[in-house]
Amino acid sequence: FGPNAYTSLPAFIGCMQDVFVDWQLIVPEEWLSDSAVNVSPGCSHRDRCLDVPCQNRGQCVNLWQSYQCQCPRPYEGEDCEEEHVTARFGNEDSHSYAVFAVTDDLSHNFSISLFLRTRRTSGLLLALTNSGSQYLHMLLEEGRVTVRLNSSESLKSDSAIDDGEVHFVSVEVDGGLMTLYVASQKQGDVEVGTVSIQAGDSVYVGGLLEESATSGFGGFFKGCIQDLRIGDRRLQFFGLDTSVKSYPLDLMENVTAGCSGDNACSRNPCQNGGICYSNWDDFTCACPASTVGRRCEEVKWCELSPCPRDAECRMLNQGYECYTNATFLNENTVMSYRGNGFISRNLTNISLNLRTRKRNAAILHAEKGSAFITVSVQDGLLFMELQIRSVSTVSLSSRRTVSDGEWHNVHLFMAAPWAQTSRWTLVLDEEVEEATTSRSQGGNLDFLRQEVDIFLGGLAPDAGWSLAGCLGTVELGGIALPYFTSSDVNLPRLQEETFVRMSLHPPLVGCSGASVCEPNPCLNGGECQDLFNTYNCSCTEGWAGRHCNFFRDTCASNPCVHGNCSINGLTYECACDFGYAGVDCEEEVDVCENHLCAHGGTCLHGPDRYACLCAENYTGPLCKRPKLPVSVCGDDNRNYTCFNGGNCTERELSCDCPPGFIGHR
Ligand SMILES: *[C@@H]1O[C@H](CO)[C@@H](O)[C@H](O)[C@H]1NC(C)=O
Ligand SMILES: *[C@@H]1O[C@H](CO)[C@@H](O)[C@H](O)[C@H]1NC(C)=O
Ligand SMILES: *[C@@H]1O[C@H](CO)[C@@H](O)[C@H](O)[C@H]1NC(C)=O
Ligand SMILES: *[C@@H]1O[C@H](CO)[C@@H](O)[C@H](O)[C@H]1NC(C)=O
Ligand SMILES: *[C@@H]1O[C@H](CO)[C@@H](O)[C@H](O)[C@H]1NC(C)=O
Ligand SMILES: *[C@@H]1O[C@H](CO)[C@@H](O)[C@H](O)[C@H]1NC(C)=O
Ligand SMILES: *[C@@H]1O[C@H](CO)[C@@H](O)[C@H](O)[C@H]1NC(C)=O
Ligand SMILES: *[C@@H]1O[C@H](CO)[C@@H](O)[C@H](O)[C@H]1NC(C)=O
Ligand SMILES: *[C@@H]1O[C@H](CO)[C@@H](O)[C@H](O)[C@H]1NC(C)=O
Ligand SMILES: *[C@@H]1O[C@H](CO)[C@@H](O)[C@H](O)[C@H]1NC(C)=O
Ligand SMILES: CC(=O)N[C@H]1CO[C@H](CO)[C@@H](O)[C@@H]1O
Repeated sequence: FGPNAYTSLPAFIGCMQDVFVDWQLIVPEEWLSDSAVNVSPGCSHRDRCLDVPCQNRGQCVNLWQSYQCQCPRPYEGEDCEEEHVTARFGNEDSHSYAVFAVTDDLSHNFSISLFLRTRRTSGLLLALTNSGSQYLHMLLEEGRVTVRLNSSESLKSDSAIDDGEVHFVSVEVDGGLMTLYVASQKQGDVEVGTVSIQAGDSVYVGGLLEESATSGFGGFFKGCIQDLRIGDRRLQFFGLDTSVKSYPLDLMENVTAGCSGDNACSRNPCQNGGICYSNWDDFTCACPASTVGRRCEEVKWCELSPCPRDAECRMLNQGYECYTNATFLNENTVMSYRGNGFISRNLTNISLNLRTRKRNAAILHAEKGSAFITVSVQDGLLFMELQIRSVSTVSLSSRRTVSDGEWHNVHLFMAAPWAQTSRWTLVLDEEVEEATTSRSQGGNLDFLRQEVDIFLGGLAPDAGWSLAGCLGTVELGGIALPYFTSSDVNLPRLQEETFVRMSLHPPLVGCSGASVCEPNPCLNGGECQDLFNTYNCSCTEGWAGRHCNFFRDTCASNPCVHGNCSINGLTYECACDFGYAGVDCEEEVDVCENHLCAHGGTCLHGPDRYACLCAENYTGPLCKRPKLPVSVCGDDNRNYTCFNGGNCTERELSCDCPPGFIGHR
């Protein structure tokens, strides 16, 4: 074809043979003449794609004499060898943005697409503006990509993409429908009116010029953007390639090439000696033993053994506390406490564990002006008396005794802890059904928060009525009255609200009265129970008495009715008289009922046993033996008899005995 005709059509690539025009063969002869351009004889063809020329997963298309690479984004170039340079926004939290100028009209149908990587949940990705307004925004909200058109129609991705991975995001406006994709997954669509991007509009990427304007869209973007396109126009931040259609960059601030993350470890965010590892705009802490949390901020205090030996460490909201039991003997062991001045909670309950044999003693006491609280044992019962505003006195007492030397759990609390005043309730040993409730109402114990001495184990030193017994760690409103001071523990106590031990003498840690079980007073394998200054022996069976020193005579009550009794271990055994049976020989039995007389022998009742009357030809006590024949020899005058099968010898008048028998006959 002539060079001017059909110039809009691409030229033919391939082979032709036997082309006739008006029955005249014109190919190949004519075309191979001088007028032919780029035509050669034969039909040689080598598939250039076999050389795998396309890099970066580019698809090769065989063009007969040449090839073409279809490059996956973000790659471009003849052999897909060029990658769009990634733009880093918000490095080290700087404010960054770039502005591109739109140089042609893209009416009605267009798309905006980019690769995105971030760990931020919010920020402005892109804004399209014309002289009058910002008409399209792409932003991050709660980690999800959101597109808003004229602040009216909007689309949001289903899932968050703020995971630090690279995501491909695109918005397509086509035929009045706006659709959002993440990777190739459709996230939703919305009908929109006419949108037209026109020459002269601007594209803001990463933020607007003003911080105040940007903050309305979640602030400046932090992360990376690569291969941003509007339609097929590239918006290139770096390495401007003029061979592809692109919009020019007008302005760029604080945008850097590449996508290296912040050094999140530079301000070591890990606490308590955790080791920081940087992880693209993020960090992880390798926490030392006994600490947990993203920043190793939670210390497992108790694993660091901060408490003295024999004390139990318990974790609190802040820090830990050491719990133990303590022994109170007399007025010298009374302990005193004060609040540290930072107690702000309402003190509405008291918890304690108690063990005593004293029937009258003070356990806890404090007073301020006319207000006082006393928890005590009175006549063996647990008793509480509380007066707050000299108006009414709350008193409460347990139904059961607590002075039995056993441990008892006591819980006293306001029935309505949120109220100014309410009844108080006492629960002993967690038996809620047996709880007692005060008749009158009382307030809370907030007067104990500070500047009041709280005594444990007595009314006050030298005031009498002291406790002899043990107390576990007492809690007021959930705050311990600790037996240990800060110098007794290995690590600082971090809790804000504390009671501080004021008394200088150390507590008697543990619960020990006199060592009543050492040496063991219980005899014959009995086990000694320490009941605080007294004991109880649990005897092994058969033994009785305070010290297990009496043997229980099991035959003393003559249990065998018709028989003789004998002690057998822990019980007795009866040897029954003839004619009786049963454990206690109480059953009369017919001795002939199950007799053993054999061969039809008859059972005869005797006084102390039965006898067998044997049938003919049988003998023995049980008629088991057959009677053997008798032989006689001699004459009427002189004869001899042999029994049991013995043979009589005529001559000597004697017997030849069969085996098993001896004797003359
Ligand atoms: C670039 O970032 C720095 C640090 O955040 C900031 O002080 C500066 O104002 C930013 N430049 C512009 C033009 O916003
Ligand atoms: C936009 O796309 C739709 C559907 O793909 C098509 O019907 C319409 O003609 C296009 N509009 C323009 C202006 O190209
Ligand atoms: C957005 O607003 C501009 C100006 O307010 C208007 O010209 C345009 O038609 C609107 N576009 C849409 C899609 O509503
Ligand atoms: C206190 O005594 C009780 C009862 O013997 C015991 O269960 C508890 O473990 C003791 N507490 C401490 C901290 O030793
Ligand atoms: C503390 O008690 C007072 C009444 O004595 C009440 O008004 C207040 O709400 C309570 N505070 C808390 C935290 O329960
Ligand atoms: C005691 O009071 C404190 C503070 O009001 C509360 O946190 C705790 O749960 C109460 N304890 C019990 C056992 O009711
Ligand atoms: C003493 O031990 C006996 C059993 O040996 C028991 O029945 C009794 O209840 C115990 N007494 C106390 C106070 O534990
Ligand atoms: C019972 O004891 C008496 C006297 O020791 C004895 O003679 C008798 O045989 C015994 N009875 C039995 C059944 O063992
Ligand atoms: C055995 O001798 C006595 C007299 O000595 C006699 O009366 C008896 O009949 C004799 N018996 C036999 C079986 O001969
Ligand atoms: C007695 O004599 C009989 C017959 O001769 C014989 O079978 C038997 O063995 C003898 N018995 C003895 C004990 O010699
Ligand atoms: C009842 C019975 O069997 N009697 C026999 C005892 O033995 C003699 C001699 O062997 C027999 O003649 C009986 O018949």
